[in-house]
Order: sequence, then structure tokens, then C-alpha cells
Amino acid sequence: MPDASHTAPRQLDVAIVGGGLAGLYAIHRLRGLGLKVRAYEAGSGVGGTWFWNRYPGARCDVESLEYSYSFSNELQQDWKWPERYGTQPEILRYINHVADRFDLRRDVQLNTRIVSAHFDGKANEWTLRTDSGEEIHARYCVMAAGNLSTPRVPDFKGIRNFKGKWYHSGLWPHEGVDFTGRRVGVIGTGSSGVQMIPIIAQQAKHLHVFQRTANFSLPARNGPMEPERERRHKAEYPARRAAAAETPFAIGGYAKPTKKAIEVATEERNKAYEAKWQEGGSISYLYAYTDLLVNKESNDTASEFVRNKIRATVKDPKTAELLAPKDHPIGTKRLCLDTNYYETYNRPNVTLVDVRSDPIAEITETGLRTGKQQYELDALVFATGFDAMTGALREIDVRTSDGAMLRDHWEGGPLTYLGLMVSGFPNMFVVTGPGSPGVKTQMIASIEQHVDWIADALDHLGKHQLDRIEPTPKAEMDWVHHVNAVADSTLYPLANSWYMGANIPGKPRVFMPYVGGFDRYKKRCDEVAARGYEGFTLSRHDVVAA
Ligand code: N01
Repeated sequence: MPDASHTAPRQLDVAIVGGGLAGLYAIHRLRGLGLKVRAYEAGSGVGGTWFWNRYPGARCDVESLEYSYSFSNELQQDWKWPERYGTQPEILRYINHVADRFDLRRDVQLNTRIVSAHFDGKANEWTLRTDSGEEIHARYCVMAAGNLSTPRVPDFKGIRNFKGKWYHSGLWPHEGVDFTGRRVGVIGTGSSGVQMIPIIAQQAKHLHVFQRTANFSLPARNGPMEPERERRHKAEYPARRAAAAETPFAIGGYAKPTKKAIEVATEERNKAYEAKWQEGGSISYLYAYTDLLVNKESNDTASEFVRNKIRATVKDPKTAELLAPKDHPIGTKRLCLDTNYYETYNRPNVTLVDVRSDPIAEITETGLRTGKQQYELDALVFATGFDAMTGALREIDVRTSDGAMLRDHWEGGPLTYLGLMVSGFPNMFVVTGPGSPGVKTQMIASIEQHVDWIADALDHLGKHQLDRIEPTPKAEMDWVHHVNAVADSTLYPLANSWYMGANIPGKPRVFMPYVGGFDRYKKRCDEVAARGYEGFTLSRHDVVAA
């Protein structure tokens, strides 16, 4: 790591934290305003999530024709996605292509972790420090550090004693891992676990899956891209993107539901679920009826349909029952998409272990011990998730000369206005953070919408000879109440999910994403801007300080 402590501080208009999909688009968009920008990326390459999550089977669960940038029609016409859903290597290739095509790399500093960001109110300037001691000064700061970028290995007793190799899904070795002939344990059955388990099972001598909570998963029905489908989609791309922006998930192509599930006869309903099951795709399934995420009785019908599919697939009835989720309504945790997940439990070399009834007691030198049994393992895989949504920002020491610290401000749960800014922390923007619908949508659509809004705000400031923007505490509080009220009108709070911070012991239990829908959110952001940035204080720092 270079020692930068003796070099002169770099002076920027905008410092960007993160070189993933959000950071790269921010470079492109803000450069277009003539601003001097630079992104700081901890990894040795661009790509963020898609740089780090290289576990076997890693793939996006949103279709590739949707999960891609829309800002350049030439780009979306030129790029060829080989499959219905992009694999991790393919998406990373795409991101690298974008970085080259738009000449973004010259403003990305790799292998650089931002450790602190301090705002000096008098100078109206952020000072960021890197892990090598470099200092960066910038008027504005854009936090594009990701929502699922702080991998979490639970604090199991004895983990240091394990003589085998262990891995986390979000920190996978670049050279890959060959599990052939090995006794492997996977802990965790979220989206990452569900994707890797079928692949690891094909290699391992024996695979033990340690499941604490069963998760709903639907078949992805992946396959090669159909040329006719691609041709049609590309011919209609701009209109399709516009239509997607009018939906809650920012994903187009699905007929808007018109009926409530409870209003429909059982036979008709099951026919509809079966059609969605055959079609593949999680959003499609949850979009079958209008009320699946707000009415428990309706949701029960969709949940039971999938439980019955699991029972029909998994041959051992006891294993099937353990795999059939009963503690949360379908869709209230991230609904997984898989290829042969449930089928994998019919393999003779795969054993499901219920660590809800018999929790993991410790990791031993030779494996893992629950309260009742020792499991001998050569390798352990943690598919145990992330300190989601707030983890990346809480790792950075963010504070102001007024004595405000972001960690304190967020002690009881994250507070933001529109998920975009935090009161008391001027000129610091967050991309797809808590209070934004980002993680509940096609993420790239949210990234583009947020960054465009930020760019417009900076343009507005510049044109009006202003240089400071921050939300009022009232606007922030009102937004947080609104985010909670919307969540409380849905079934989401019924699940112990990372949306609630429930996977991190001691983390405040607050529902973090905005689940009112991308369409409503975008409209609100546009209205706020059109009304002269309602809820924000815009000023000139020399006037404020006088
Ligand atoms: O993490 P998770 P993930 N003992 O938090 C278990 C996105 N993503 O990496 O539910 C035993 O969902 C935990 O159990 P429980 C997507 O948004 C997308 O899988 O807390 N088990 C759970 O089963 C996703 O939602 C894609 O009881 C423990 C698992 O570990 C998000 O990333 C692919 C435990 C963690 O599941 C995170 O997914 C992958 C313990 N102490 C990820 N601690 C696609 O696009 C945790 N667990 C397809």
C-alpha cells in the first residue's frame, strides 16, 4: 500500500466513496457537469458487489436486460447478455466494459479504503482520509459504498481453531475454490447460500447445510438469451425503461396486477401461481396480485403454494418440512431465485441440519459442533450475510466540526431525508442508502435515479451561486416516520430480515428500506426538487458563517 502521508492533499469538487455500479455512474454523471471528481475503491478492481461476491453460482436475480445501465442507449443496444440472468463474471465484465467505454478508470483510485470523512463547516469542505494516510479535500461527498458490502461472519466460539479452510460468500478468493472430494459445511440459506449450495453439492464428497431459517425460493428458469426476445426488448428499450420507472420495483415487462388474491377462487389463484412458477422470476410471482405484501391471508395462499412445491420436490418428508418456511410471509425476506436448490436435498451426499432447534455451539478444530452433534468438515462456508445498509457508512468515521458524528446520529437506527442526505451532515449524499427504495428495486435503476437527482441538485446550487445543501431535521424526521408508516402498512416487519437489521446482534431493529415503491419515490424526489428543494436548506457558506 503506498504511503501517501507526504503527498499534498488532493482537491476535488466531489469525492466519491466506492467504485461499484453507483460510484462509476456518479463519476460519469458529475463529470458531465464539469466537476472534478474521483472515486475511492477498497477493492483491487471496479465492480463493488460484483467484484467481491465470486462464490460458486453467483448470479443476479433480476433479468440481465433489466439489470443494466440505461443512461446510454448505445451501450444497452451494443452489450450482448448471453443468458436470461447475468452470472457474476459476466456482470463484472460488463462493469469493466462500462469503465473503459466511458473512460472512468482514470478517476478511480483502487486499493484505497476511506476510513474517515470530516466536514469543516467554516471552510465548507469535507476532508477524507484513506487507509494509507492520504488526505482528500472536497466540497461534496457522495457515499456510494454499497448496502451489502460489509460481510459478516458470526461470532462463533472457536472459529480460530478450525484447521480446515473457511470462506465468506462476500470475500470469495479470486482463484476460486475446488471442493472436490471434501467434506463441506455451508452456514446460511439466504440468496447466497441458495445459489451456491447446488453447485458445491456437485463437487463435495459430502455437504452439510446448516439452516437456521428456511427461506422461500423460486425457480429462476435461467437459460440462453432468446434472440427474438433480445431483439424485441432492444427495439423497445427506451420505452421499456420508462415503463419500468412507473412500477414499484423499477422492473418492467410484467402486467400490473389488478386483483386481490383473496378475491379470487382457489383454483384460478393456483393456476396463476403455477404460471408464474413456470415462468420463473421473483418479482413476477409477488406481482401476481395486488395484496400479496399487505394482506396476510392473501400472502398465505402464495406461501402455501410454494411450500407445496417444496414438499413435492424433496423426497424425504422431514427434510421437506424443514425446508418449507413457516415463520415469515413469502416476499418479506428477499425472495430467492434458484436452479435446483430444493432438488439438491435429494442427493445422497447432502444433509440438512436444523440449527434452529439445535444451534451451533462452536467451531472446533475439525469441524462444527451443535448442542447435540459434532460434524467433521474440511471446509466451512459462511453464507451468513452482511451488516446491511448501514454497515459500510458506520465503518467510516463520519463527523462534522459541530461535533456531530454519524454513528451517534444513527445510534437508534438510520435517519435520512429521502435516503439521500442526513441532517447535520451538509453536502454529503448517500446512494441507495437507508430510507431509499434501492434494495427493493432493480438496483441500477435506483442508482441512476439517485445520482441524477444529486447531479441536478449540484447543478442547481452552482447556477444559484450556492454551495451548501442539507436537509432540515424536521424533513428528515417526517421522512423517517413516513418510511416506517409505509413499512407498517405492509407485511415486511413480520420477518426477521436484514431489512430490519435483525441478522446483526445488537443492531437497532428499524425497518430501513422505503417500500412505498420506486414509482412513488421518484415522483416525490422530483416534486421536492421542483419546489426548490423542499425540506432542504440551501445556502452559501460564507453567508451562513458570517
Ligand atoms: O445473506 P442473508 P445473503 N447461525 O442475510 C444465516 C443480496 N444477494 O448473503 O435467516 C446460523 O440473506 C441466516 O439465518 P437467519 C440479496 O439482496 C442477491 O444470502 O438470520 N445461521 C441466513 O440464512 C440478499 O438478500 C443475490 O436465521 C446464520 C443467512 O445466514 C442479500 O444479498 C445473491 C447465522 C444469511 O442470509 C444478502 O444475502 C446473493 C448464525 N449465527 C445476495 N447468522 C442475487 O442477486 C446468519 N445466518 C441472486
